[in-house]
Amino acid sequence: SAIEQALRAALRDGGEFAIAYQPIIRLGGSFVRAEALARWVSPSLGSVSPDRFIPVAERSGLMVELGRHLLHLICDDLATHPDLRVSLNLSPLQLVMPDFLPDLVAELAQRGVNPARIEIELTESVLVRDTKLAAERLRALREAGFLTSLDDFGSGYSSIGYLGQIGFDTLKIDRSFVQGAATSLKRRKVLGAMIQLAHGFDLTVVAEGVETGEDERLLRDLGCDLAQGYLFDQPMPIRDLATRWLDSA
Ligand code: G
Ligand code: G
Ligand code: MN
Ligand code: NA
Repeated sequence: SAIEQALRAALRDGGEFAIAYQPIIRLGGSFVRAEALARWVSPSLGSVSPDRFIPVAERSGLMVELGRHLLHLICDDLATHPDLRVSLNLSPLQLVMPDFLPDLVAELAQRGVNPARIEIELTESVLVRDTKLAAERLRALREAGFLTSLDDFGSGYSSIGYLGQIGFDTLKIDRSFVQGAATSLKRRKVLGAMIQLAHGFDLTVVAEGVETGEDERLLRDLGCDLAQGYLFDQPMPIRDLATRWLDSA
């Protein structure tokens, strides 16, 4: 495909990729960390969403290389901003690579970045393919000092069993469960139940897609811990994140 060809070319030099950071805040409190989101502006295709190019990279054998490049960019930002903490999206194809964890640990050590500043976000799809291997890799990540989170909870297979079997630190509730909850009693009850379920498993809860003050108030009332969404800020370049959200600007 055109995307695959352009992606292949872009990976030769890497300069077309960037990271955008969106703040995750404590409800009623301050900045906690930022989600790192991949951005690609191709000279031939223009701006391409990660929703499009990540699946292409996964299908065409380019994901591991792309992921490595994105991780380098994030490590650069962590090394230059000591008060930055990030949450980054990992493809299941990266997680299962035997070299992934040792390579990352070595790069962070070399650059003086503590793994505790990084949370690794995985979606449920990673658990469906090979639950045992994924569970092992997740355990190794936590033993190395990283935080782990289950992303987009509720949007996919959402097996509650995984929450008990696999130790995550954080659960990110998909925005489809947040939106509409302020105006629908039924949705509000479901959202509240999801937050309680997560707390039952000792997980920190992040609500995604928080867009209004009513959403925020409701989430606070329901006991949600953290929130992310356009109400607080959009994904942005590191220099904007630093001036707006970090102390070390
Ligand atoms: O902001 P947004 O359009 O960036 O993100 C769209 C989707 O792409 C999200 O589901 C997000 O999880 C995914 N995504 C963004 N950046 C990355 C990345 O670096 N790696 C992976 N695997 N997924 C990403
Ligand atoms: O990894 P994940 O699928 O959670 O990626 C987050 C996605 O949600 C990104 O595409 C990001 O740009 C998008 N996003 C972040 N905040 C909001 C919001 O308040 N509303 C909506 N509709 N999307 C958001
Ligand atoms: Mn995410
Ligand atoms: Na998500």
